[in-house]
Formats: sequence, C-alpha cells, structure tokens
Amino acid sequence: MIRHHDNAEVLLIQPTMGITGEFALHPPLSLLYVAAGLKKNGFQPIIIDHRVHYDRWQISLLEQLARKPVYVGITVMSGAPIRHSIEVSQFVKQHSRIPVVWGGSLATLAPQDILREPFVDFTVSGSGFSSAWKLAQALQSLASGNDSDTIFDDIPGLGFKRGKDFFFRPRFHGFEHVPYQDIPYDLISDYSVYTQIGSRERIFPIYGAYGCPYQCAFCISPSMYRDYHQKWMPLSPIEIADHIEFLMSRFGATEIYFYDDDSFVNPDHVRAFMTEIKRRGLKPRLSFRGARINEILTMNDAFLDDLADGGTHILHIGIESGSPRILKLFRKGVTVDDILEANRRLARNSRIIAAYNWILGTPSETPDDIAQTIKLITTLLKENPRAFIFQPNKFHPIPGTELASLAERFGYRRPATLQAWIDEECEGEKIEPWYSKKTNSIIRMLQVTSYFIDRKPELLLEAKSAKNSLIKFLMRLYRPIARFRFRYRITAALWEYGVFQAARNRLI
Ligand code: B12
Ligand code: SF4
Repeated sequence: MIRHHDNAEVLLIQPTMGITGEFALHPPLSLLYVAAGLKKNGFQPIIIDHRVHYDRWQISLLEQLARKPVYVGITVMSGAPIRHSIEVSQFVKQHSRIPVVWGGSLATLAPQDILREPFVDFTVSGSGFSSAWKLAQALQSLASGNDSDTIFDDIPGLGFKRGKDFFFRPRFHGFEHVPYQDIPYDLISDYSVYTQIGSRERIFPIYGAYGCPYQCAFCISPSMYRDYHQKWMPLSPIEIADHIEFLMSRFGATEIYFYDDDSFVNPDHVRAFMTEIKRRGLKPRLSFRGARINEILTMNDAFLDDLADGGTHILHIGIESGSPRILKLFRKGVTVDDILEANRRLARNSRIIAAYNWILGTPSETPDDIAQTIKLITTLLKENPRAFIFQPNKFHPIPGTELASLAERFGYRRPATLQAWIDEECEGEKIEPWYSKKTNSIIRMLQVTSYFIDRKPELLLEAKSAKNSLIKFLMRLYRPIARFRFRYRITAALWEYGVFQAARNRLI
C-alpha cells in the first residue's frame, strides 16, 4: 500500500564532477532513479544539479533548507565529486539540523570512510530505489517521536551511527528495475543544459540491461553481483523502444547513451530492440558504454552494419592493456591478436567509433608492459581511423576486487580519510607505492598525450562554434608533439603535464 506523507520534500543533489564530468554532462540518472522511489511512495523529491546550476549554489541551497526537507541526499562517486559533496554537506550542517545522506558508488565501496565524518549521517550502499523512500519514512517516523531501536532495520544498504558505533544493513540483493513511466523526468525543467563535449545532440542516458557476468579482476561488478542468481538482466526490446520513443517525443532526445555495464552479453538483445526502433520509424543516435572484445568477435560485418544502420555512434570497449601478461592478470579473457582482429572489423565498418579504455599503473606492471600498450595503441590507430583513445585510467584498487589483494601485497593502503578518496580516479595525483620513477613519468606522459594522438577533434567536435574551432586548432597544433612523445616514449621536460594539471584544478 502506498502511504502518503503530505508530499514531504526530499532534496537530492548532484555534485560537480571534475574534468571527466565536464566531458559527459548527462542528465543525472542516479538521482532520477532515487527520486522515482520517493515519488511513488508519497514524497516530493527535488533535484538540484550543481554541475549546471553552480553559481550561487549556497543561496539556492539555503532557500531549499528553509523548506525543511526530510533529508538532503547526495550521489557521490570516487574522485573529484567528493570535494564538492563535502562542501555541500558541511554547508547543510552549518545551517540546519537536516540529515545528510550519501549514496552512489563511493557509499557502496567505502561507507565507513564516509560515516566517520561528522557532516554525513547516513550512507546507502547499492541500489537506492527502495532504500531512499524507506529512509525518508523512517526519519519522518523518528521526527514524530518513534525512537524504536529497529527503525532502520529493513532499509537495504543503510549505514548509520549510534554514538561512536557504525551499523550497516545488507545491500538490496539484485537489480531494482525502474520502469521508465516511473522515472520522474519532469523534476528537471530544462534538459537543454545537458551535453557532451563537442556534441550537438540532446543526450539521455538509459539502461537497456543491468549487470555483467564477466570477472575482470579490477572491476567492482564481479564483487557486486557475486551471489546474484542472474548476473545480467536485459530489458525487453518493447520496453526499451517505448522508453526511447517517449524521450524523443516528450523531450526531443536525439541520442541515447546506454549506461549498461555490458550491453552485448547477448548481441541479439541489441539487434532485437534496434529492429523494434526501426519498425517504429525512429532514428535516434545510440551510444554504448559497455562492450567487450570477445563480443565484437562474435559480430560479422553484416551485424556491425546493422548496428551502424540502427544509429550506433560509439562503442566504449575496455581493452585495458597491450601486455599479454597484464591482460591475463585482469582476467579479460582475450589476447592481443583478438584485440587487433576486433579493431580491424570495426575499421571495415567505417561508421562506428571504437572508443578504447585503458588502465595503467597496475602492481607488477613494468615499463616494458607499458611499451606493449603503446605499441598496441599505435597499431590500432594506424589500422582504424575511427579508433578513439580514452585517457588511460590510473589503476586504483577497488576494495573487494581480486586485484585489491594483489595491490596490498605491493604495499597498497586504502585511503585513510574521505579526502584521500578524492585522488582515487584516473586524473588523481596519487603515486602508488609500486610505481617506479620511470613508470610514473611514462604514465604522466600518456595521460597528457592520449588526448591528442588520435583524431578526437575530427570524430567528436561536431558542433560548429568559435570555441570548438579554437579547440580544434590548438589540438592540431600540439598533435605532432604529442605523437612524437607518445611513439618514442619521451618523458623529459614534460611541461604539458603542469598545464594539464592547472586546467584540471580550475575545473574541480
Ligand atoms: C555515468 C557514469 C559516469 C559519468 C558520471 C555521470 C554523472 N552522473 O554525472 C562520468 C563519465 C563522469 C563518470 C566518471 C567516472 N566514473 Co563512472 N560510471 C558511470 C556509470 C556508467 C553509470 C552511473 C549511473 O549514473 N548509473 C545509473 C544509476 C541509476 O545507477 P547508480 O549510479 O548506481 O545509482 C544507484 C545507487 O548507486 C543508488 N544511489 C546513487 N546515488 C544515490 C544518492 C542517494 C541519496 C541514495 C539514497 C542512493 C543513491 O541508487 C541508484 C539507483 O539504484 C557507472 C557504471 C554503471 N553501469 O553503473 C560508472 C561507475 C560508477 N564509474 C566508475 C568510475 C571508476 C569512474 C571514474 C572514477 C573513472 C575515471 N575516469 O577515473 C570517474 C570518476 C568520477 C568523476 N571524476 O567525475 C565505477 C565506480 C566508481 C567509483 N569507484 O566510485 C563505475 C561503477 C564503473 C565500473 N564498473 O567501474 N562515470
Ligand atoms: S566487462 Fe566491464 S563491467 Fe563487466 S566485469 Fe569486466 S570491466 Fe566490469
């Protein structure tokens, strides 16, 4: 039974996200999912997105606090978002007694490191759809005098404090699907503010499938889904097509970004919803952030043509390394030859952008291993003009993953404070104990040059504007230097890294 709460408000905040967040400024799907549960159960969620409404955020927050929301919820990932989330939480505490709740992937990984701080009252690990409204209900009940010890007992994934002790409830087990009709899209009044670097499209992220059955040793997913009965759950083609049709007609969506961990576990799933979209005469652009080399190898030229005909623009593919030893350590289940073959197939297609992810700085990785990655990237770019090289992620152990244990043997100490989690992302300035001086300088060089070695300006900067023309011009100007450094692994006098860090610090 749905209980009504006089539309009590819950304030949900999307913090700023650092450079990676500036590049992909999509509508805040995490908060829309959380808001769906609240709305369905009689609460009135309010979403404020500081990535797009940053100016005078303190004044608007004060106005919201004056309306006495049941709690302030923030969605937080490792890295740069933590800095602003701390600022916001401290501000709430300075100006009110309203409880502060952190949810999202950081709260899933390290709730105890968050709860240690006086400015956070609750954490929600794992799925937040039902936890968010159950917590709101419990807090209302507490405010009306119910101080039972068991008040928080049935809130999945909740972390809370009593005196000096922390308590954690088991996470929600499985995928909490939210039908698109329940996602309260109208809470956001203007979708034109969302964008992606260089793009002209109106992009909406959605899920086409939840979960992932693979076992990559560095990734959070295998430990998240370890004891799930079903590790990958595709949605029905009709539901996906309905969702896309709704977003196109209601909000003018022109591109759909699938946030799935992996969309192609069964490639026929993608074919099925593309067929349905086509049958309806819809022509959205589609991008997928979860694809694997072994999956590309199951697709022939005709299948890739169908993907491109169906509107596929970009496939994010985790290659991670060009060193056979590191690939094995990562449990990627593919060889360098597989990677080359998949890249050639994508090159033959000539319409889809193949965007490759990398990880550098793994314990035991040597400069020779990195040299093999450089060699692989060079070949991929030579053989596929539509290959796109993401800035390599610096390896940071995620608690609970297989590689976290290896990292501990190499001297890894997990971040001791919440602040220390700020550097646990690809651009973070953290030097792990196993980096040699040489490894560190090669990683720095690759972090900068990776932005320039491929054809990013030609592939991504579609919108015609003075700003984009200037970026294109500057990128082309620096490109020969970047390519020279990259190919010959020249790390001396890396003045660009200072410029790069200064630009980054301005953004976070
Ligand atoms: C989109 C995305 C991004 C976007 C962020 C978009 C945005 N919001 O602005 C960008 C590209 C910026 C990004 C960046 C990074 N990301 Co990212 N990203 C994702 C991705 C694909 C989807 C996240 C999402 O929105 N999901 C949709 C919602 C519905 O799910 P959700 O976020 O899990 O939210 C649920 C719960 O967490 C919870 N919840 C969430 N927030 C809240 C808040 C409250 C109050 C409550 C109660 C509950 C709650 O309820 C929600 C509904 O169930 C995930 C992978 C995935 N499939 O989840 C990786 C993922 C979250 N990212 C990851 C990583 C590693 C990164 C980077 C660190 C990578 C890097 N480059 O170094 C950076 C760091 C962030 C930064 N500096 O900005 C990891 C883990 C992150 C971590 N350790 O914190 C993930 C899990 C991918 C993976 N398998 O490795 N990312
Ligand atoms: S395929 Fe992607 S989501 Fe799945 S385990 Fe590997 S890295 Fe994680």
